[in-house]
Amino acid sequence: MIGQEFANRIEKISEEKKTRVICALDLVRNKSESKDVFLKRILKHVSLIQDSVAALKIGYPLVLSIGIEIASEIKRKASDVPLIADFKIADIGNTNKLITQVTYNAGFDAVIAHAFVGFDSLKAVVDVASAEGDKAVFVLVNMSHPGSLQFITPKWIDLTNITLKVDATGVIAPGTRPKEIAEIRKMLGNERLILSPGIGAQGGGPGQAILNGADYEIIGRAIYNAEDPKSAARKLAQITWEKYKIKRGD
Ligand code: BMP
Repeated sequence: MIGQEFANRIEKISEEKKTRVICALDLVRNKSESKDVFLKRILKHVSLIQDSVAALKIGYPLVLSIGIEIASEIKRKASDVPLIADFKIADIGNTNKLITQVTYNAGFDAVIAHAFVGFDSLKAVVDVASAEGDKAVFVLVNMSHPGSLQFITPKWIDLTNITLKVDATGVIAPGTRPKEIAEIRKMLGNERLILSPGIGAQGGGPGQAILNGADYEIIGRAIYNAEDPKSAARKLAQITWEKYKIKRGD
């Protein structure tokens, strides 16, 4: 499996911090806000939640607001927190390869890619992960929003098969529909990771994805839009950790 080192690292961090939360940092720069002020706001947010998260997920909203250098800025402040790049990579093999190289070079530890583009495109991503020294690759095999039911969800078995074929680190699966996570877990086996978004703002109950087979819950707005992000993150860390312990049989 590609990204075993990442899987071990995130597991160790989550044990230390007692959390199964990955925070989605979908913050955007206000029109009147300078890049410097925005950067300070992001770094302050990271320092508030850092003790309660196993990793951070960064995607288009933040990177388009401030640039891909945000990865190294965050690493300087919070060197222990793995960074997952959510660019939902979905292109021809060569373009996928280039996007993945740039992303890892910027300091990200993991990327998220779509499987619907097919085996060769996804393999191009995994090949870069391997060439870069065992970086991680997560594959979208099902999504949390209602529109997923149109095209993606009906194909989850095929998409999971491709994930297994390229030997990816794990998958993204919908925290809004935990029963579907349980199905994916059955097919995937226990080695690979399942990261589940859709908790809180999209209606998924905290801890439910974990109980149904997910390893980590990806949570954005319920943390960064909370009145007190630090205590929201701690509370979600506690809930996910309790459910994780129940699942583990502690
Ligand atoms: P929030 O908790 O604010 O709904 O954020 C969820 C995050 O997970 C967002 O960054 C979103 O783009 C991402 N995501 C998702 O919600 N559902 C998916 O199926 C896949 C995702 O990457």
